Amino acid sequence: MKAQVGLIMGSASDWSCLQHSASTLEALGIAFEVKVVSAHRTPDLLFDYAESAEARGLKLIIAGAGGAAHLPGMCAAKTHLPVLGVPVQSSMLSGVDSLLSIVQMPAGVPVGTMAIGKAGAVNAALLAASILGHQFPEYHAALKRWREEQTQAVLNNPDPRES
Ligand code: RP5
Repeated sequence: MKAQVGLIMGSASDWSCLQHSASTLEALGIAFEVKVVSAHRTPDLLFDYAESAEARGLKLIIAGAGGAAHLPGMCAAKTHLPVLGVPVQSSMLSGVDSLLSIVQMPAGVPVGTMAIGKAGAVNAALLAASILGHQFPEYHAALKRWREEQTQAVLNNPDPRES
């Protein structure tokens, strides 16, 4: 199936975080592609990727990066697709640097900024399903199922000593 979501990250070292976007997209049945694209180390590749994304059929981009995390913002500057930014937890500043680099975009170039780390990576995939659900009813149904299962899992395990 043709990729609908582009999952990009600034370094292969970001995969331990962004794999949670990948597994959630998989669980929702959303076709996606994965690529390391660095705003700083491969800027020309980033421009190329973002500029060609829409024509290649992508509907949304999830971009994760850590530290001076310019990838989501620069990606958003070069495409009109929705861009969801995932701040990767950095070793020096625990991801606060990543979060602030991604969230504080100037008016005119929006990036949907998620939480730091795994929660943000999972939620980026769920939000992608929610955004694309208007165009693809199967994603809307998959998201509904995912949320119902989550609710049921909590209701089924009320006593934390047993989990
Ligand atoms: C950022 O620098 C990447 O997104 C990564 O989180 C961080 C460190 O990259 P590596 O030095 O581990 O490749 O561009």
